[in-house]
Amino acid sequence: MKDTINNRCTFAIISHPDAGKTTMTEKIIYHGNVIRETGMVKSKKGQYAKSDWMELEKQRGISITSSVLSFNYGERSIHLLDTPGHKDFSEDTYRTLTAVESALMMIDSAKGVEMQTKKLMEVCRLRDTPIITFMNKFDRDALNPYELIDNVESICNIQCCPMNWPIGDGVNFKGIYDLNHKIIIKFTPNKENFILETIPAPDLDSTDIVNFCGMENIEKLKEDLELIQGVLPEFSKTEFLAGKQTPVFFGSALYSFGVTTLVNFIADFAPRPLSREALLPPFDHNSEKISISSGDSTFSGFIFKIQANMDKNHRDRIAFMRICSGSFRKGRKVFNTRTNKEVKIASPVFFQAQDREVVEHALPGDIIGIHDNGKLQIGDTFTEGKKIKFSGIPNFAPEIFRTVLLKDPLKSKQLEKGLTQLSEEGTVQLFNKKTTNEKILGAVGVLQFEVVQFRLENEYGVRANYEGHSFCGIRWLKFHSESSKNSFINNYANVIAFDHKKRVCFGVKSDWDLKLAMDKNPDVEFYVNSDYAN
Ligand SMILES: Nc1nc2c(ncn2[C@@H]2O[C@H](COP(=O)(O)OP(=O)(O)OP(=O)(O)O)[C@@H](O)[C@H]2O)c(=O)[nH]1
Ligand SMILES: [Mg+2]
Repeated sequence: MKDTINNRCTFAIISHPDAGKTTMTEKIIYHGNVIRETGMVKSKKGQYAKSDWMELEKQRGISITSSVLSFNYGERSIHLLDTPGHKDFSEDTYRTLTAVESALMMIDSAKGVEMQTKKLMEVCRLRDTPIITFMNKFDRDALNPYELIDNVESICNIQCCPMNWPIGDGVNFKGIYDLNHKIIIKFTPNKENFILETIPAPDLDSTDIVNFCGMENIEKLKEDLELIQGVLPEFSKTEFLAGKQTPVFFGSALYSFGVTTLVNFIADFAPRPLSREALLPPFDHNSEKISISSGDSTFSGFIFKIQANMDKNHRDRIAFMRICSGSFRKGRKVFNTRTNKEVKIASPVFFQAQDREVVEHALPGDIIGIHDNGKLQIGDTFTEGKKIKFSGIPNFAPEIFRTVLLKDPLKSKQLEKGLTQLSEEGTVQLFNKKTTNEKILGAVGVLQFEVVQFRLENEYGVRANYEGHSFCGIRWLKFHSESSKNSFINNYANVIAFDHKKRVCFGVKSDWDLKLAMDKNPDVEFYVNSDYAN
């Protein structure tokens, strides 16, 4: 990675499932590796890192967890985070969004803005995250481009600025018209062709152009351009960086078409690392907030993701840290503001999916992987000694619960280990019921249970099943005395469960039961969230 903060660019790809995020990620990386100046991770004889590396992702063809891919492109050092679109995995996506400065929104052009894209955009809009839009899959039948633009403007509440315009769609897709340079870039259905043919198009009525595009397409293009030029604004860097205007590109990720233009735009305009909000002690909702500038000379960073078994043979666990200020050198000691302990980070790594390269020196905007033996947690903040905590990294309250049933009783140790490690990734939560010692998993999305079941077998060699559980919610409890704690636990023994940190939790069987318990015990505090946030 190059040695300045300003060239860092950290962005996420977001959208509803299946819009083409992973396809686009892999094309961007491939493109970056083919024409980069210097690369961090060497591409191995035509092989390039796969963003969906987890076994289940490969089998299902969907992304389950975010992955980080880092590469140099021209003057920029880019960290790209491919996120899962499915709502059951959205906790991971929401956390990833805290680690980036901008986002690329992918849209399936046959469908327009879908539900999950709308939700993710709402999160981005709250933070004014700059958004780049890519209307994907133009090699197939698509909605009218004007309709797509209108759809984004009305649903996502952001002004669109088309940077190019499609000519036809599906079998009739001819290419895109570059509005700035007044050229037509020809579409060829070749999946790895980044060297594209262009036709200068100062005059759309010229014979060459009409012959190539067809009269009907040209008439439509002229009509569209007239409409756009009258209604839609010119690109403004200021408006884009303020999150008010989104540049819109058209193309086909599958056919690598429109990728070069997009990556060049990202390299030219995507924001550099910005300042971030942090809390001062005691790190709760009343805490004073301060801003940490990316230009601050002292080091700070936070963990936004933990991933177990990225390399199954080594059973390693990686914590992903976003560096926010200062600089970081391999082997240095940093201070964990949650545990008040210094930790030596011996061999941090940069990622290209599961491929790694040892980091010698990292700067704000960089995302590095740290080997973790179970001591780190999502949300942990690291500094040179200053007590702060970066805010906004969400923690989710589980809503659905399952009892875990072990198929092979001899494997209870492996089960315990697997459940503990997988729950530390923060997508499912593990509880032990007091009276029966049952292992209960809680999650926000039901697909998470399937992922855990698959990974238990694949990564820990444990076959497990589930049974529905009567809890429909969980509350973390705070007591003001040991005696109040003991009497509460006795009185509600059959709904008491302990979380992975052995904190006392109340299993909710109905809203009515919860209300009754709260009314009867006004001295006990009930929290929806494990960080006692509300
Ligand atoms: N025809 C066509 N198919 C595409 C294009 N881009 C992606 N696809 C296909 O769409 C399907 C989904 O693509 P992915 O890249 O896995 O989608 P995703 O957004 O990463 O999906 P999730 O990670 O599950 O949210 C795959 O079958 C791709 O081959 C495109 O430009 N044209
Ligand atoms: Mg994907």
